[in-house]
Amino acid sequence: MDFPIYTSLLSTAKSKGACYFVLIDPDKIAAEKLPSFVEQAAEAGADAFLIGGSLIVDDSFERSIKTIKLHTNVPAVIFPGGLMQISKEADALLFLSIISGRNPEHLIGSQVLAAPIVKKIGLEAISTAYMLIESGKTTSAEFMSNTRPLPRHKPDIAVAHALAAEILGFKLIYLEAGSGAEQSVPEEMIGAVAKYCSVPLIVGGGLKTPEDARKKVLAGAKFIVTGTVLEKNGSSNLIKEFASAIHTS
Ligand code: 1GP
Repeated sequence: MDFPIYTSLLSTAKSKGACYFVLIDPDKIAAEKLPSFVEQAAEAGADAFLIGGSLIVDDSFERSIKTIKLHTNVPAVIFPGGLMQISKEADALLFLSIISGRNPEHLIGSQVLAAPIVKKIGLEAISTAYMLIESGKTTSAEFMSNTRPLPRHKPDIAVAHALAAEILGFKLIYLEAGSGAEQSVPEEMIGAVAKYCSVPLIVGGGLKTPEDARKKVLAGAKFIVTGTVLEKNGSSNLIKEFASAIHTS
């Protein structure tokens, strides 16, 4: 099986130091604003769009992917909040398993239901070990997945989970504080996981400034995700600032 999007994102991360992923939750952006937002984000340095949400309450999911594809050449990658979020319109899908939790539905149940669909539509599925990290208040991801996050000041526990993910053959590890998190994933944890585990790391949740994002890259993240901060202020300047903080080389 080929993984063209995964391969190209890894090579972008290698040449730029790290990649910038802009998260689009179709529930949080008005349909009429999406075309200009994605054009502006692509121009300002986004390396991929992630599309998804813990709770999408209308039918805007597939329409949003089509809009992104129509208006930019930047890869559109599904970051599914649930089984309904699969579409052949996307370039790839993060095939997530919530390995920080002990909820069988999110470890393997949903994946078994999704796999035949993904195979049938020929979507590139990038196996991703998703680890929720304690971040202050209960996040939507924590509540909706009915899982307990990993303790934020126990990097050794995160490392053990990451090593299990590596041995199991996951292609990416996502260290997630949760959308709108009060506190982002600690650099100490990112550094420990990056030191002991060779699987490329995505870090997201609660990143409020370009400086925050850069610290995560310097700690060892290869992919940085922002969502909420751009929902509040999606200006081209701020996206550029994030992109240049993340693109360290
Ligand atoms: C959530 O990591 C992403 O899954 C992004 O989080 O919305 O807090 O940027 P924010």
